[in-house]
Amino acid sequence: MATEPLASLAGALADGSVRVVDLTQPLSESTPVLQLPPPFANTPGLTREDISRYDDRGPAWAWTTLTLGEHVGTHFDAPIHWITGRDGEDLASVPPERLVGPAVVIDKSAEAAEDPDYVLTVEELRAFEAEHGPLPAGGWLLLRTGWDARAQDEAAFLNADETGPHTPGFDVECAQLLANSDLAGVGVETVGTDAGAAHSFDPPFPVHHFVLGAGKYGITQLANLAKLPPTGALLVVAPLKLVGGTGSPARVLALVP
Ligand code: 23J
Ligand code: MN
Repeated sequence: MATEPLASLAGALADGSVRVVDLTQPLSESTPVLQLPPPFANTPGLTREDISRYDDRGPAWAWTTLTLGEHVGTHFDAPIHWITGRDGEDLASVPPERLVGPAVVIDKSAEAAEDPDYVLTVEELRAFEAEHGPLPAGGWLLLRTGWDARAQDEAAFLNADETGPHTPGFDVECAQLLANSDLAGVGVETVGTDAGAAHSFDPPFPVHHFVLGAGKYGITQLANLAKLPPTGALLVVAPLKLVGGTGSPARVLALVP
């Protein structure tokens, strides 16, 4: 057995030449949640209730009961989240190998600052590949938009007006290209993998439609993408192994040289 690669990784972690970057937003009662328009049902955010707190219900221990939707905060979308992926994997069926892989980061924060409805196009993705190489097989495309800076302010993060939410994402053709790629999945800084205006796209919510329909995954509400290089990071994504789960809050870590 070749132990050398992991020994050198352990050494690199110890001497700081490889760093662990936490791409996870803090999860709390104030974490922003998606707001769908009527007539659709919405997800609850996080609430908690003490079971005991070093008191007569449990003198030496504190613990709580969580109430939260599966799709709250930095979270993972499983294929069965969407009707196009309904015969695909639930969370418990996701092979662990699919949760560790290379990440590429495409930075469109300037474009999204200029236009909150900015969507990545196939042409822009091809330009990124021409510069940085093909999308990594079994890996992740992470879209940096600067939206993580808004993640503690629900109004700014959701950025909705009378015409609906305005947040960046991918256009329909780009969503199709990602679905047909060898990626494991797609990650974003916004509340969902689809753009805010994607309810009006054809098909609606094309990233969910095509990417989950192709058996791939989504991750949302990522932080710290600015700390990653365009290529070369290794992503570790850890959602719950929830039987029948459509999604789950996840810890998302990147190993960065
Ligand atoms: C349900 C309906 C639409 C969307 C979503 C969920 C999400 O963004 C999600 O968290 O998967 S856009
Ligand atoms: Mn989701």
